Amino acid sequence: MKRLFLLVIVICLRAAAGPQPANLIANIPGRVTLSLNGVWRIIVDPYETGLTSRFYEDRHAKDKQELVEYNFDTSPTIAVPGDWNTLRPDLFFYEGPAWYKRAFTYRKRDNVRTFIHVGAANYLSRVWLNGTKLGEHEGGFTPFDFEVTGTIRDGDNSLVVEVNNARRADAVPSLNTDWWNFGGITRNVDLVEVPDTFIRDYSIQLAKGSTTEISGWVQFDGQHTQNGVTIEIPEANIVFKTLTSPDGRAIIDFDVAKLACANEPAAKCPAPLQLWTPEHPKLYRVVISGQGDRIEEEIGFRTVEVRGRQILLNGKPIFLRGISMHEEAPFRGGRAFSQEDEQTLFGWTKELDCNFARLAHYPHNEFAARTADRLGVLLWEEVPVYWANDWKNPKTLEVAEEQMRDLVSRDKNRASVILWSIANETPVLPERLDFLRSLATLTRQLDGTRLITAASDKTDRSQTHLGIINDPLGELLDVFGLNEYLGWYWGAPADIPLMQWKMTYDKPLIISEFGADAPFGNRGDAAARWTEEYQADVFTKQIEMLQRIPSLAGLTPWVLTDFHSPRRFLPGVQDYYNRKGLISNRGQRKQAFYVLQEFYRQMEQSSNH
Ligand code: GCB
Repeated sequence: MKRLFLLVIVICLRAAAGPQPANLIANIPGRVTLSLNGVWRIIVDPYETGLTSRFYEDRHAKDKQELVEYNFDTSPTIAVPGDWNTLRPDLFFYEGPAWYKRAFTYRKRDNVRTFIHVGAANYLSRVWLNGTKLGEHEGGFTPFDFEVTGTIRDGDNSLVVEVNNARRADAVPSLNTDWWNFGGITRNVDLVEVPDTFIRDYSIQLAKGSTTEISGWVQFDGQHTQNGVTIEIPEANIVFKTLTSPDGRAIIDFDVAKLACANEPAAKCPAPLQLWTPEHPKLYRVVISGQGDRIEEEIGFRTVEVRGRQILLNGKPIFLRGISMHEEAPFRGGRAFSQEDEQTLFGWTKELDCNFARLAHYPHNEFAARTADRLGVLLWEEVPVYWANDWKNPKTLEVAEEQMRDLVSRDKNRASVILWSIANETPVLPERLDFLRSLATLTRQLDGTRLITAASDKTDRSQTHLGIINDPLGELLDVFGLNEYLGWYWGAPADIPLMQWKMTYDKPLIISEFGADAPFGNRGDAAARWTEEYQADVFTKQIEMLQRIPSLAGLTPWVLTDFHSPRRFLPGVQDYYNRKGLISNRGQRKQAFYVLQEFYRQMEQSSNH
């Protein structure tokens, strides 16, 4: 009885403490890192022999007698980051485990702690260093790290990672998706060095609804954690000092206008913060220091909120001129992972005159949000709760929550990110609503400053040319996303101008998808499916019709570029590509690209007048 009582108290205390932040090291690009990218060894292991044969020991036969039936050193090589489906034509369809190994030398130094940080590996990873298991990570699109201060050797080291992209009904995403299940270590791998006591994480942004009050926290990790911390924003004349509590946490809360002018005569007082906008994506250099550690960041400051059916950026209504994007590399194909990839992808969104992008359907690499911060593109970020899921399975919910936690943790300081999306096209079931309610609640607790959305494809279409947007999912959201494919998956293009919409929620609406497939160069009659003309016609008619919806706050048509999909078979037309891109997989702009570009240019001009 006493034990039970104690247990209840512990659980209550935990609940009162709120959701735990992810335990990731923040801002890897701002740290001392040693890249482990490059040439790794790979053993493809379809029968899952590696675990029982202990591949993680990276053994070699001691003599001619000993039987060891694997050898990393003579196995094929593979590039990290990268996906095996693109890098190895024989693994194009492969789904299952593969073992990666990288040897490296390391010089240990006093008072330095070392972590291994993996940007992402799809889907399930198990990691060993020098034969010692560091841990496991589930989720193909979020970062993870392990401390290796005690395990890493001064000299030669062997890092072994088993990556398994086998699909599972209880995973997130589940068995069926309209994108390629690219496997492998798909993002950067780094050794990260930090001082004994270091800044593990921080959150610095404008307080909800305020354009002058900065709030957040800094979390130290280490032994002597009760001490001073300083936040500096030199360009804004800000120096804010505070103390950490014994658990190494400091609360940040100051008014920029007051602090910047505290020691200045009024005449010398600098202008207040220049707010981040898509037109002027101002980033400030922010320095966080204390306990012998120091981190520099580029951070933008803006507010976002909903007023009735409008989305407000810095207090002013904004129309989101967006596009949906997958994380597929321009030209070479496969997973995008680099700064250069993102520069190209976001370069195209700018060329379309977008101020917004939907990063579908999973967390993209961390350069995406950093690039969007610099170029002035607002973002919708999403976790891969997609189509059918194992709604009643608590483990599945946990995995979805973990991915949201890791995503929010990674991108919480990015001004570009305004929306967290909890799902895409999920079926109307009570158990789905329970699942998504938990996910929405957690997301709000993790980040009360941004908006929650999801994309639904469920509407009541029982009346001709009237669509009623009434998916109960809407109750959970700040902004409703509707995937609407009139003219492609239902109805004909001629129906589009006749269509009317009603929404039961008094909330902003984003049309998060519409589109049509057309391989680049397939020219012909606008009445014929698969032609560029048909696609352009759908875009022209959709744009015209959607503008009549009073609650329309933005668009993210489907999709920026053609992308690989295992469900698209038509030879000579699809060839395992979803062809709804406005740009082909080789970078060629289709007719519909120019239709959307023209509309967005006009919208921008009219919003400037
Ligand atoms: C959708 C899905 C998206 C698909 C797209 C299509 O509704 O959300 O993942 O790729 O339609 O092309 O069918």
